Amino acid sequence: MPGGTELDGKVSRQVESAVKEADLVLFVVDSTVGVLDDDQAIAKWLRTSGKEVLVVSNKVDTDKREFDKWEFLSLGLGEPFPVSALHGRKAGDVLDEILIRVPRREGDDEVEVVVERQGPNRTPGIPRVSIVGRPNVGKSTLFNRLVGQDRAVVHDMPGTTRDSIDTVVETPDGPMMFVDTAGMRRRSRVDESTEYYSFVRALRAVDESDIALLVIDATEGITSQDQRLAERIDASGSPVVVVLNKWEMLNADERAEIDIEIGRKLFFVGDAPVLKMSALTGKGVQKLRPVLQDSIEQYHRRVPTRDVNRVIARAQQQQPAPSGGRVLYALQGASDPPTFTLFVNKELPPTYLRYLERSIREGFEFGSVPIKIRVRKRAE
Ligand SMILES: Nc1nc2c(ncn2[C@@H]2O[C@H](COP(=O)(O)OP(=O)(O)OP(=O)(O)O)[C@@H](O)[C@H]2O)c(=O)[nH]1
Ligand SMILES: [Mg+2]
Repeated sequence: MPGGTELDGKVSRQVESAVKEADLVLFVVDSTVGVLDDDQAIAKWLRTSGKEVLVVSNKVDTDKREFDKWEFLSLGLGEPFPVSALHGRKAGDVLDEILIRVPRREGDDEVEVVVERQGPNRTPGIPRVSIVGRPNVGKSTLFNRLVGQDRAVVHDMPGTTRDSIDTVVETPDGPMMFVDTAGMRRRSRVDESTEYYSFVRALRAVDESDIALLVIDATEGITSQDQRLAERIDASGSPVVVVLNKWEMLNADERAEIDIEIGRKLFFVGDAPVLKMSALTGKGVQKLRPVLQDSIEQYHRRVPTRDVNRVIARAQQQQPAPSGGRVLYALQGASDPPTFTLFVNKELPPTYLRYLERSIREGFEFGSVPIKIRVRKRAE
């Protein structure tokens, strides 16, 4: 430990021995004063110690101060964790991170790591189902059906819904939040500013949702805008359920035609369920229930660490990572959505991570639920 006076010397020796015995070092810095010379000296010393270090930037009392943490990236010890020790702000997050980083020992297996995904507008533990699609396809009609009352305005005029509205519904499978969104059209056609903001909010609803119902007006077939929307939802990582609405309007030929179209035009959403229904009459809407139930169950699921490691080991045996990369240990750090942490000896290429993600998905039959993979590098 760098330092000058006698007291410094004593402190240093204590710190040195504490660090030597530690599995993880929390390096606390003061976000209100920024990086000091001493911080830099300590960081340099910590980097040579070979220990796992978590930089905790303290005194982050408000969201606004959150940016102050970035200055501490220059310490070369990874992304700092902002907290306010005084107010206990984000203390839980740091605890979660510690549990993930500290290696488990024999007999340690009962330690459960719970990291709850939280963000703006999120109610922890309640899955969000967003209803999205082009204008006038019947999103609000479906929303009203699902929540069991006429909460959203329905009108035969594109652009009726301007802002997202959400409602929590008690279902036999537990509480579920449904979000009705504004119809989305191609960006080039979005000229009015209110419409632009509706569009942005609808996209945000997708990003924050756990399942997206993509509603398509079957009487118009699958348009390029539907395709683009499907791509966008897919990119957000939300599992998609395709709803072919206004189905009661189609004759037999038209129905056969759209069945073919689906495979051709929406192939990239993979094996997303496709449901045909009439939100107006209610026919077929009940088919959503088991599909949603299934997604929700997967969403809450937690896989035992032993099993995760077995699946990862098998995947690595079948196809080892290139140039000596290896997953040393893996665990499911969080559910809602399932989040897996892989401890690796060196960086693994994205293609290999996707392979591992697929192995986990198939190994535990996660279906189309989004899985998050976090990677932590550590010495063997
Ligand atoms: N025939 C038929 N009409 C439907 C069906 N679902 C909705 N509609 C009608 O389609 C029109 C638009 O319905 P909305 O629910 O307002 O559509 P929306 O997708 O919310 O529209 P925006 O909010 O403008 O994006 C209304 O006239 C509905 O009655 C359906 O299953 N069959
Ligand atoms: Mg609407």
